[in-house]
Amino acid sequence: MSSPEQRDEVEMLSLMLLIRRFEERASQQYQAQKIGGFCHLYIGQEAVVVGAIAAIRPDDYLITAYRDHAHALARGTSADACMAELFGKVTGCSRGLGGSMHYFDKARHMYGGHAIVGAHVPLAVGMAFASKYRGEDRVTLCFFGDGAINQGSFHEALNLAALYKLPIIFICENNLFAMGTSVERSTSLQQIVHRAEGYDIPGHVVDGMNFRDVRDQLTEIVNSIRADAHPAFVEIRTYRYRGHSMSDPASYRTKDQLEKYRMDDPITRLRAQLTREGKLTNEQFDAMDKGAKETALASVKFAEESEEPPLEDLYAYTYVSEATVPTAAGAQA
Ligand SMILES: Cc1ncc(C[n+]2csc(CCOP(=O)(O)OP(=O)(O)O)c2C)c(N)n1
Repeated sequence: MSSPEQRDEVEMLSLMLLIRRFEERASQQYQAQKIGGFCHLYIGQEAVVVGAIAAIRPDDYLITAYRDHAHALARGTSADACMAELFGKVTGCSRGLGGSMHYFDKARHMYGGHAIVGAHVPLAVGMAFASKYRGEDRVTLCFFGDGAINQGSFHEALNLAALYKLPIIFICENNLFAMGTSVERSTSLQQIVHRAEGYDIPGHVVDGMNFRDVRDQLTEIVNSIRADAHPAFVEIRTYRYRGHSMSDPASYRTKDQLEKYRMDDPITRLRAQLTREGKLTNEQFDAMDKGAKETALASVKFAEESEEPPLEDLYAYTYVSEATVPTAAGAQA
């Protein structure tokens, strides 16, 4: 069942459209060499993070790996700040110093954007520990790919989360591939959800192409965690339409496989559900799509017109500086 404060489905569809149009525009700008470094697109996976966002509160914590544009946009970081970050501009969500893989928005509790596979999973456990220690009822959502589940850090993190009964949901976005390596070739377990059993953590399988399934299952899990803190593991089955990164032609998979998932597109599906139920007209959908395209285009203009970070910031923000360490008095305040 869904929670009473459930976010409006049309609004969520609009968010999925924004994410898709933003990334299509980013892809174009990358090809035009306006964006440097790595760039991993989320196209096809939109229902995962949007479904998850629909199940949580704004003050819950969220952390993810490097395929992170959608997670920031879903959290409410502006398209302008996201595009400017790709362009390496000072107006970006990480001041232009992080790039595609290191989005960050502390005000919206989006704690990255992490490039090292599996490395952020223990950080997520630390975040969940902190909220439990402080007596808060926040839930931490930790997103990662199927490639992360064979990392040592992942196993250490799950063990501690179970031992300390931490309020965290481990969300495996199983898009079937880690770079060009399929799950069958990398992982002894074919049902990833069974990984959770080894740590006595409840596991769930979710259809990542279906916004409603993601939202409803996660809502139930979030409610259970808020009532009595515990970890949960969710394997969300999804698919990325594009290659691993912009430089990957994805020749390791068949056209038939890609086509099968495109036919089950999460945006088309939610649109059809809402239309069938009389909650959305074609005109409303077209207007939303037009708005998403305009926002994405405007974000390119914003990024182009923004300044580069100042040279003196080259080494800033890597370590906590003395100026930003809270004093004992400040810490108590
Ligand atoms: C520790 C580590 N090893 C290797 C890499 C190189 N690498 C970058 S992405 C990636 C694949 C990860 O795939 P997955 O976790 O399934 O996420 P997806 O790309 O599907 O979102 C690898 C091996 C890395 N970043 N970090």
